[in-house]
Amino acid sequence: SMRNALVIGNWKMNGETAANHTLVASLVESLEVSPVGSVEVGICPPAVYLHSVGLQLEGSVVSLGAQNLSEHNAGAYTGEVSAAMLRDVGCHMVIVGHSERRSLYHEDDEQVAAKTLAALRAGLKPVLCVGETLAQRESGEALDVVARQLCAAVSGLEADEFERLVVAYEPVWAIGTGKTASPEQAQEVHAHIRTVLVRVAGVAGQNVQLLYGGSVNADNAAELFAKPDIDGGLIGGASLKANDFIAICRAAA
Ligand code: G2H
Repeated sequence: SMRNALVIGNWKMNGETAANHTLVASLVESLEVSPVGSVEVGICPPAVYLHSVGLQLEGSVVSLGAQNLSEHNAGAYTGEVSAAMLRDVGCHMVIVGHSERRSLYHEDDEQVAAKTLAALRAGLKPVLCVGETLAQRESGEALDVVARQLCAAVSGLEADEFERLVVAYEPVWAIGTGKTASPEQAQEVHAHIRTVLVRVAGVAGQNVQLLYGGSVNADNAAELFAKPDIDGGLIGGASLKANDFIAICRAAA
């Protein structure tokens, strides 16, 4: 396809200075010694480590991303980080609407939409996360839930903004549980996401990179990435182990 593969590590709330340095050094060195061609690779450390990890990534093929951002531009929002600040410390992308943000921090579709817009308008690539719960899957609502989350976040976008959008399908029941969606289950939802994107954005919808997330590891990555609408992965636990994450990047090549 016209879409490059994309593999993003979501470190979640893990890491400390020395371990980050070792992990990033291994990743950068491996990709330098044996490049992955057109596969795009990114890592999303906790906000406090963005600056130091970003310095370490300079001159490498790995790009820097954040895990969250504020929907506001600036001002009295204690504890929050703006899109412009993320750009300022070298981020190219930002995860938006991860299910942990939605469930633990009560982010709703409206806030996720505002964050998506804030990211785009600051020049960041939003990695918009969508996904159904186990109960929603079991009651046959998975495709509708995902389409609703997606439309809520993208219906206000300008045509050219779809060029920088990334969507990650993360079924909530597969996150950190060791239970991966089968490649067929994931592809079914990805195909639906593709259809919705093309309906909303026309041809630009064909070029949006669609990532699968949820217990991707070095053993199951290749068969997921082989599916036509699975352009790569959003990797949690396995992104904290250099060898596993590198193997997943290679599985996307
Ligand atoms: C899903 C994923 C990364 P994990 O949240 O966003 O994490 O690979 O640990 O399931």
